[in-house]
Amino acid sequence: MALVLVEDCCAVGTITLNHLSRRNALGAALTAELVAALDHLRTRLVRAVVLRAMPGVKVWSAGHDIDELATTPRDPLGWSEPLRSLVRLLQEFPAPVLALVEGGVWGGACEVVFACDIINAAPDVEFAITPARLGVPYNVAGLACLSKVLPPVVVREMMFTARPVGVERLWQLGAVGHVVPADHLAEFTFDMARTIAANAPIAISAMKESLRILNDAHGMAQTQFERLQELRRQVGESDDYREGLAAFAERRPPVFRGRAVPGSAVPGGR
Ligand code: YXS
Repeated sequence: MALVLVEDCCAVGTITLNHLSRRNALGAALTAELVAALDHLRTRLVRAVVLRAMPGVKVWSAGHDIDELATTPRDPLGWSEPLRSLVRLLQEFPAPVLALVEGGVWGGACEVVFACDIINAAPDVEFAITPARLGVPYNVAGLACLSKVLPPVVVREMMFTARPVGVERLWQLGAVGHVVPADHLAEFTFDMARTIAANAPIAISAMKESLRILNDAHGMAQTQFERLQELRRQVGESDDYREGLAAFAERRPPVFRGRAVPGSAVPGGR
């Protein structure tokens, strides 16, 4: 069974997440099919892409496949991880990608949605970023991606509480373009996609890439980069990370003891 459906018509591509039994968790297999779908649509010279789940879902995507998070000291969200590659591909795709969102968006799937150029969502949509609930060392690019679309105080609240935030609040903050009744959402989104497809594709592609480069343009001292990497290494090697994964697998609430590696400088580490 295809985990992802892909089609195109009149220069508009549609990619549909189709792994309902696993709540469209972004495992390596599903992510690979998403990448293949984008590569296919690139060859079809589409001028806009709509990224959606099946109509009427309660969960757009459950985020990274927790069962595939590394249990070794390897970085669970490093540069070459499939989800990281997918986010970059969405940001670098030559045509605008429009996220059509129904249902809950969890964890790394929030970043996938926010990596899209335009976000249209149904009123019941909630976004929950949950590394704190799993003890996951969220990656720097992911934090930067979220910090570009949300005010720092909201990013911190979402990261620290791991609680879902309703789409109306994110719309008021400008992180979501439109909140549209579910029965009109697809028509609204595809109408927007067709409008984009009727405009000048080379100009749009250049503007998309220019905006990405401008948004990414900020310097960082090497020592700052190394500090960021060290912080993530310490989280990834902590007992909390292993406890978060074990709790999910055992379907029980996690018990985080804040026990970092010996000699670490992680606040609260005992
Ligand atoms: O028990 P079976 O085999 O039927 O499988 C169940 C779930 O185990 C599975 N599933 C997942 N498997 C791997 N990774 C996931 N993220 C995941 N989510 C779900 O799908 C089957 C149906 O799930 P179930 O029965 O719980 O469905 P539900 O409708 O009652 O609840 C839907 C959710 C999404 C509320 C619930 O499945 C859930 O809370 N899932 C975990 C959401 C989450 O914490 N995602 C963050 C993943 S980690 C991540 O994205 C980043 C690394 S980070 O943490 O940094 O953001």
